Amino acid sequence: MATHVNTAPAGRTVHDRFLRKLAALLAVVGVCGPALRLASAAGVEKAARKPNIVLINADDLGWSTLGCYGNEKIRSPNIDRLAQEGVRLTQFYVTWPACTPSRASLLTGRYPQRHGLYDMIRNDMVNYGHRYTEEEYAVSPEMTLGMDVRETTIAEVLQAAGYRTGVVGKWDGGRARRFLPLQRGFDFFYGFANTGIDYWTHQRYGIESMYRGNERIEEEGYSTDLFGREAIRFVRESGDRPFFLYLPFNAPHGASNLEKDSYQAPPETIALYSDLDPKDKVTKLYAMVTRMDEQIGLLRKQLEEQGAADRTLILFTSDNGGSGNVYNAPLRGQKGTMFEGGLRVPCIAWFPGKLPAGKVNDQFLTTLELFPTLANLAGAALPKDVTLDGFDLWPMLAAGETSPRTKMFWQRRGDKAARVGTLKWVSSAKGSGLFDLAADPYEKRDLSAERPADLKRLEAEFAAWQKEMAAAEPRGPFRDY
Ligand SMILES: [Ca+2]
Repeated sequence: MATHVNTAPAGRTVHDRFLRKLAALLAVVGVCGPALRLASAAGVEKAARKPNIVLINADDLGWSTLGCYGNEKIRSPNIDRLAQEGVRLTQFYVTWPACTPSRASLLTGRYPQRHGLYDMIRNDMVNYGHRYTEEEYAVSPEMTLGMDVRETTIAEVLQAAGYRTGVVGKWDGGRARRFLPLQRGFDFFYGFANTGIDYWTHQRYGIESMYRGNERIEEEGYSTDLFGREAIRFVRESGDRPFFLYLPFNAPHGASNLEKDSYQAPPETIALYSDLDPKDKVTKLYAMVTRMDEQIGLLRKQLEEQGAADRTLILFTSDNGGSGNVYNAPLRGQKGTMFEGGLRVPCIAWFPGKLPAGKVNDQFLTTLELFPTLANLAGAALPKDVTLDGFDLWPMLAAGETSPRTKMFWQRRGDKAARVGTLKWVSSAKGSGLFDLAADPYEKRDLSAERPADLKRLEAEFAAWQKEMAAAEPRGPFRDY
């Protein structure tokens, strides 16, 4: 009998059915042979062991920031190594150009307009330097709103399939107790629930923000290191049980404090960049990424030491583009915009023996695909009566099949965008136009005047999508349901 589960989704269902039948047969045989039953049951358990899943989500990590995406100045050896030994995607998109809605799509497999979190859970007054009192903070949207409790998270699906589930880092799904991870399908939570903290104090504009489980805690340390430590703890404590670790680092997002310079990295990591200006914020951001990269290296080491590396999928991505075009160039735009720099992010999939090594995959794919992919990989049933907006992308990664995705739509307040095939339409306060990404990946040449029929077609596609979203069951917290 094979000692590894065939994780290709097409083969897995049949394989699982075979194992169940075999287990049933062995149980009958075992009535007259206890020793045989014990030995065989152990064999079945080993063969049926489900793959572990580690989903790492960096924060505001732009398209061109990592070494494996062409940046020659940054040090990201551990992430680069995952790419060298796995699949690196080049046309992978998020659903929204900033944190909260994008992250909720990762967890639900649904467009923001469908899951209801289609804007940030925060009060923008902090952007104007307003310092909240504890009383004001307690009633601000950040404290009281969250992802609709009727949504089904991927953690709930995996938990029901026997997985131990943990989230370490930036939850960003609501801070009230009913929205916290332990109430949303996770067995383990260490991190913060709002959308950003100070890396050293773990406060958000002066308010303590770190949690363990449902309780707020205070402790010393650089948050990226703490998240690495807790990720390793979760993996170690999972032992032989299959686990799902969602690891949303807050790096390299700027710190949420009232300091002028919000890029916080440990001095010894900044010192690694001896050829760059240590005071430059780009240098500091690189150091923040390097520190995260080091923690990813330590996590990998832990997986290897406990013999779990060959049955673990590591997915690495980012929730939106970098905060400044320098982190996304040559793509146009940045975080918050509808151009590629806001929406197209790095994505690496690593699973030695199950996924090819050193592949670059140019397929049109999105974070909406991750929910069904992870559920299938775990042999978990998809939730009934839930409309998912993506599909299982495993055949694209494992066998290089053509992505069935031909369309994707985005809306952020008044800004709109659609990609249909290689055509991209943008209508936004920061620029508009029709672009052919195949010939013009950097969205420099507006074809609106030359190709009016295509413009009209994409506008109509967007309008149809918008209509579908408006007709979906209303979800909170922004719509009145
Ligand atoms: Ca972000």
